[in-house]
Amino acid sequence: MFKAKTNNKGFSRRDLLSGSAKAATLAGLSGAAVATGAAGFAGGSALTAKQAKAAESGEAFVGPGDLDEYYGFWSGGQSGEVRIYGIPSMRELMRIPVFNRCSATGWGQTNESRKIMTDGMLPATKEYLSNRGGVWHNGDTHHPHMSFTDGTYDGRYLFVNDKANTRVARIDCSTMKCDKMIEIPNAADIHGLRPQKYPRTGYVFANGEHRVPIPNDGSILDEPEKYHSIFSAIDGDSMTIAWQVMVDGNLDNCDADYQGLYAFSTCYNSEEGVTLSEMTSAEQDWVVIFDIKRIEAAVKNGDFKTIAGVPVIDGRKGSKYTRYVPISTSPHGCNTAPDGRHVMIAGKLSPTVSVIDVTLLPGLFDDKIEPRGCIVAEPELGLGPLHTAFDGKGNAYTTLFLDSQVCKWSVDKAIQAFKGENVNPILEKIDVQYQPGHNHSSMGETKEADGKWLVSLNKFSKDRFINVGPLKPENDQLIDLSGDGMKLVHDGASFAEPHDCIIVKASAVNPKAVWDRDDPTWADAAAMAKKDGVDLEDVAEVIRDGNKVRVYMTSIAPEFSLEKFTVKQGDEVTVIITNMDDVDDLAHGFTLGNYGIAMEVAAQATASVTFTADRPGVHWFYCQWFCHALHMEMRGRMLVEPRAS
Ligand code: CUK
Ligand code: CUA
Repeated sequence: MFKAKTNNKGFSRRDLLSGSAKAATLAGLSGAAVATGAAGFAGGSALTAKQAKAAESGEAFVGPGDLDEYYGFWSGGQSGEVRIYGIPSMRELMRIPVFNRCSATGWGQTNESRKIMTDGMLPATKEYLSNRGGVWHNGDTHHPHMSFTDGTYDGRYLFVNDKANTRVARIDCSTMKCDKMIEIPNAADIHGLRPQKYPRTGYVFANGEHRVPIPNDGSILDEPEKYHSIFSAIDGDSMTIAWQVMVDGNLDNCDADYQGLYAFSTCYNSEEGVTLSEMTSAEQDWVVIFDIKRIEAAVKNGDFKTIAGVPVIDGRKGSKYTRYVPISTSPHGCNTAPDGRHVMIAGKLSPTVSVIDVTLLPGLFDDKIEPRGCIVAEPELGLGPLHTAFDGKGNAYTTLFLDSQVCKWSVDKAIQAFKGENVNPILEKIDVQYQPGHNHSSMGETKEADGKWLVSLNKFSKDRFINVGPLKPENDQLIDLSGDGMKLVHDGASFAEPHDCIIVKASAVNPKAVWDRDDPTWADAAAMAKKDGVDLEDVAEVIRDGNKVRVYMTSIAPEFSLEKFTVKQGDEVTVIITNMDDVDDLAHGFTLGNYGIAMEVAAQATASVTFTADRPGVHWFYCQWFCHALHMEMRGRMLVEPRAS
């Protein structure tokens, strides 16, 4: 029996609502009634007239109690987080704090999250932050991407970049929490990020966007020829740097092929300028193509310099490890088509998208063809092409930032036109509101692209929502690709500038309902408990160790196992809580009044937080996650005895 709790495997709400909607309507909406019942919700089994109309027209309607067919993973932009959406409902389901500090969950404050945030930090950054709270409090996420196996999503991990503080983080999709975060050495400001598609991830490719002197020690300013940008291959399993390549120009976006042989990065600023006028003076920039096998051989043979403990290969112009393919002008988006053969490079300041054929790349690297000989199409689509999505049926969808449109075009026809045939590759344009950056289609960056949905992430919402003041939300628009022509079905406000998203079929992702007790996240707390001789799962104890105090308790709705504890002013207090409820959706929290302390403790998790008890008096702690009829009563007291004067 299908339950709301499980994934909607083998059941397609949307099939019912689009393809067979008419039949369902004729049958007195019995099909829809079954769906509602199947989702485990009794009552309200018939659709309203409005819902039925939406159903009949194939619109994005997911009724109360119904589940989405896809997960959407959204970057949170300069909020520094990642968000989980349901598609096609466009409901925001969850937020995953990553590079930010989170008031609700204590991310950035709990010992467990701070360990994840600092383990992969470079020594100089640790030093810089040592008297600034120890962790960064901001991030700028652009590109969330899932790990791949054999050309499609495998549901293991999500990877995401932080442009603000040069980091890459990994989210474990079994818990939907960040489990690793690393700072990238030698590079400045990680922008483009894509996982290797084949044979598996494998590498996570990450572009250092801004050119900096290497080493960046303050001795060089006005010698731009000594500035470089760095392309990194991160081992997605260990989250360590496998190798880096030094290149010319500013790296922007990147993607990988479906063969495991090449990676691609768009570059703007071929001029290597440091001011805007210098950076945009040339007519052509380029895409850099990386030969992964040659680079791996170089790492093996020692053809690299070790900088900051990492092998750095010289991939500047003329290197055998890279090729520079001229592209007009300031190219931005870089998207590999699910046909496994074509890579779309969006021209940004040029109205064109350049199509690279990966089968021509061995010839390019053997210098048998000219650099631009690998380009097999270059359709002129409109103004400001930024990113391209795919439907798996040979069509591409490119956002036109300046035209505020999405352009649907045929890859085959574009290739024919490039050969001189008289065909128009443009199939359709749809207005979006307004100024789109990325777009993304369902499963569109995998070999399983299914051509059902397209999301256009628009930078401006202007008049699309009631006015919320000078700062307006972005507008994420859902477009139905399944019928004849693109059909705009939903406007969704979002904050703050999610640059990119992915749309993953729900069956590819299987998060746990409660934590496993042996999860490594709280390994340190478990080791400490062992040393203190206490059982995390059955404990109500205060252990003093000099001026360090460890307060162990469990939480079972609606009680903490400790109703009160006493410490002395100036003690360094660590509170360790294990949530022994093992019911789906039974989280507790720990908020310590007037101490600025709050953390989430989800079902079967252990969480801990350390602070200095520097304010004497009685301080209530309470559970901030509504958990029980007596949730308000789920609290206790910390007494801080004043320091003897
Ligand atoms: S970028 Cu923002 S619209 Cu960071 Cu992928 Cu193109
Ligand atoms: Cu426990 Cu609220």
